[in-house]
Amino acid sequence: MRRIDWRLCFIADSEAAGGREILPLIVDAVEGGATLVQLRGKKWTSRKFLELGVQAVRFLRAEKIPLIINDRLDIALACEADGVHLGQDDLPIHYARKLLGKNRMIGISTSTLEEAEEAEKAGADYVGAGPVFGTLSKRDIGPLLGLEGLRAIREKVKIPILAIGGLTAGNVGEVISAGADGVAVISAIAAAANPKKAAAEIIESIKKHTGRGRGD
Ligand code: TZP
Repeated sequence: MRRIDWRLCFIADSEAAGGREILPLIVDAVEGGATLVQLRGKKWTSRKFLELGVQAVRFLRAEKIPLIINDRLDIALACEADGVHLGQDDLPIHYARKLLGKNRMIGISTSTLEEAEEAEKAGADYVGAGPVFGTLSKRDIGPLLGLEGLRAIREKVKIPILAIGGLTAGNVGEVISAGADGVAVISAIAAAANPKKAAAEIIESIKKHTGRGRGD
């Protein structure tokens, strides 16, 4: 698998976009410095999701930015995305891997150390770990993972970790210092007055804690 820059994953989420078009948001996030994009649309029809996936792949491939599809392995395959992101109630990794093969990524949402270890053991390429902080972008969240929980996962898990939940330019440094390889962000970019500037501020903040920029 090619080398992935995990630092800033923009999750282009249908609901958080609040009526804004998804593709221009993705373009803004990437121009601002997002290094990875996940497309997430709990309410899109299959047709709509596929159309967006095809358009996003077309744009992101030219930018050399990987696209991950949330939950819908069929859409990921159909639009030839770079991977799929699965929750604890979605397809188990073993079956997802059978369908997806080894050349595409599988990411798993985890909210405990046990889930993260399990995901690694089952062959996940990365884990999303959170919610680190409070968030309004996901309903029915359990207890917060917090920085301590994130550190505990970092100590045991070797695959890349994307911290998620309530992350902004103001606090991404804390999760990078706690051992995350990158952050996954919805509202700090999607709901910002200027999404490109918001993404740029987040990546700047991350760079201060890692000392590198995209392509450096
Ligand atoms: N999983 C854990 S928290 C979360 C998801 C999908 C939502 C993150 O959204 P935000 O707006 O970046 O806090």
